[in-house]
Amino acid sequence: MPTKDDTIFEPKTVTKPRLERPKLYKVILVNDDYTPREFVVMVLKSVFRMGEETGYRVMLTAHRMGTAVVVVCARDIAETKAKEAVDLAKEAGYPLMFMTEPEE
Ligand code: TYC
Repeated sequence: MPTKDDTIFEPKTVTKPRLERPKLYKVILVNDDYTPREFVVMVLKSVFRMGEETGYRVMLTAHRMGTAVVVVCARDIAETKAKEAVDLAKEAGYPLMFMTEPEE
């Protein structure tokens, strides 16, 4: 039999451990027939901080395969960077496209 001093404290609520991480998003470069290769590389260098070689390789992958993954990051960063890149292209009069999509 519990006495006065054997009080057992139990938590009122049981909190479920939250193990899910926020989803990551891919920024995808899309090929087109009009944007000059050098312009694509310039955008990859200025918006995504790529070096010349990496920028050229990513541009060539999109040119050959149709698309190329540029970066995987948090959703708001992916969307901001994709918009910045598309805006640069629009200003220059090119149809260059960047898309974002959640990683599987
Ligand atoms: N295909 C373009 C050309 O031949 C170059 C290009 C590459 C454009 C990649 C877009 O995502 C792109 N001028």
